Amino acid sequence: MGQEEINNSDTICAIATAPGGALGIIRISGPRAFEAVSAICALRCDAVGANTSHYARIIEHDAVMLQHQTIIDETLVTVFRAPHSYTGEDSVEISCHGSRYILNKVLELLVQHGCRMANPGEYTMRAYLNGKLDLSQAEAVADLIASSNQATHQMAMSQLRGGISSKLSQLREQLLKLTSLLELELDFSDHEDLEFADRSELLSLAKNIDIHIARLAKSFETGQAIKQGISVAIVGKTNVGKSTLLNRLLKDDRAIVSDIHGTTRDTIEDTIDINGITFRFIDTAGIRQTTDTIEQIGIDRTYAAIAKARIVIWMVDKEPTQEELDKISFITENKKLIIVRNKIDKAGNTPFTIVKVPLVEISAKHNQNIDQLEQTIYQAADIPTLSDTDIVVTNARHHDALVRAQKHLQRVLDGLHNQLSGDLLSEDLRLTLDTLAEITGGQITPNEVLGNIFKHFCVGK
Ligand SMILES: Nc1nc2c(ncn2[C@@H]2O[C@H](COP(=O)(O)OP(=O)(O)OP(=O)(O)O)[C@@H](O)[C@H]2O)c(=O)[nH]1
Ligand SMILES: [Mg+2]
Repeated sequence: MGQEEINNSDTICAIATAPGGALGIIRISGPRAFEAVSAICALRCDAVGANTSHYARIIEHDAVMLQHQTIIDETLVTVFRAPHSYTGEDSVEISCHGSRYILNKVLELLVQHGCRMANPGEYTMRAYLNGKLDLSQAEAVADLIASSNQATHQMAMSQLRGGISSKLSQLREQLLKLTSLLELELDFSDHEDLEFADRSELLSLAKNIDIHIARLAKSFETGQAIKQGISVAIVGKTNVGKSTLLNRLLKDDRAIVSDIHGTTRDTIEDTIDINGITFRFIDTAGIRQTTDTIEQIGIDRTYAAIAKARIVIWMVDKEPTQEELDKISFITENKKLIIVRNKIDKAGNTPFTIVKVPLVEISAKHNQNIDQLEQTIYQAADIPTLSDTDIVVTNARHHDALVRAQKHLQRVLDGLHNQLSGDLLSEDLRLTLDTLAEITGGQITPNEVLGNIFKHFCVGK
């Protein structure tokens, strides 16, 4: 959606439902919504009560012989009157039968009667522009539609209900208090003894705000992990049963399993949910010395997968070699490591101890202790249990604004430490406020920025 294409005086229409269902909903919004719908069915939208539903036949009139008409569908038409609609404008929703032909025909008729096809996210953008939602809530709508498990749903719902907005308005109040205290200090600047008392109060107030912004910014890590799925690389030497484990976790024959060493050549990824959180498992090529060029490329990819993963499962079988065990230490610091000893159904058992790393003994092939492994993986992810009131930042734009706000606030803190005068600090305070306001949209008006945010939505929302 480019800058010039945003025209809010148009009446827009789109299919709001995914194809293939028994019903299909068409949404119409804008100043001529009632007129356009009334032109294609016998319902006088402007004469019916607000927020009421009505049975109506959609009718196409022959362009030449007007008395010739074709019934396109029998539908339910719901009329929403401004400002009590999703967009804040006059809006209509037509529930048709879910046929592609019917839906496209109805759209075609609406366009003939003055509507235009909506751009992605245009309804939600209008809702924002009409003050029905702030920008972070509008963005939560897209997240809500995309949510695929309990955790992503909960985060989107909390944001939609204004979680981050109310947290930010608390911070805003604190920043305004700081600003007014600074002004007060300026007014009394000739009383030298007063200044020091005020400064310590100012400093503790600023520090407190900083802690809260930092906490929000930090929550983005969790937010990202939950939104994108937590990556778990399954690595180890060849033939230990990595692909068997992947298949077991996915409950699907996703990867080829064989007793030939070096079966897996490329990384294979898929996701499962554990306790409502998505984990992305990556099966990798077994690590061994090889002269095979293709296999070596696969092994290089294994190292790349380790580097990207948050959790690494290092798999050994019943008889791990010392060399294998020594390799464990090369896995870098920031990784959560889990050692999995596979094939416990087989005889033989080389004892080994590994300090401070969870060890889970399983049989991937015979489905032993897989639940226990899943719970160990879940614990390793270290996801804080989210309550309804927890605010988790999931949006990169919000995170970016928080980080920039923190930098401005840091300058305020430095200035307070260095006894800079209030007028020098107030500019950075104002920047902190403005930057935080970007998140809910207070400072954003350019169409370009809005277009960029809403273009990732689906059409019809
Ligand atoms: N007895 C027993 N055999 C297993 C178990 N898990 C896997 N295997 C067997 O071990 C062999 C290797 O399994 P894969 O899953 O292909 O091993 P991999 O680690 O992916 O091997 P590469 O892809 O070559 O690195 C197969 O014959 C599996 O059937 C287990 O728990 N017990
Ligand atoms: Mg394999």
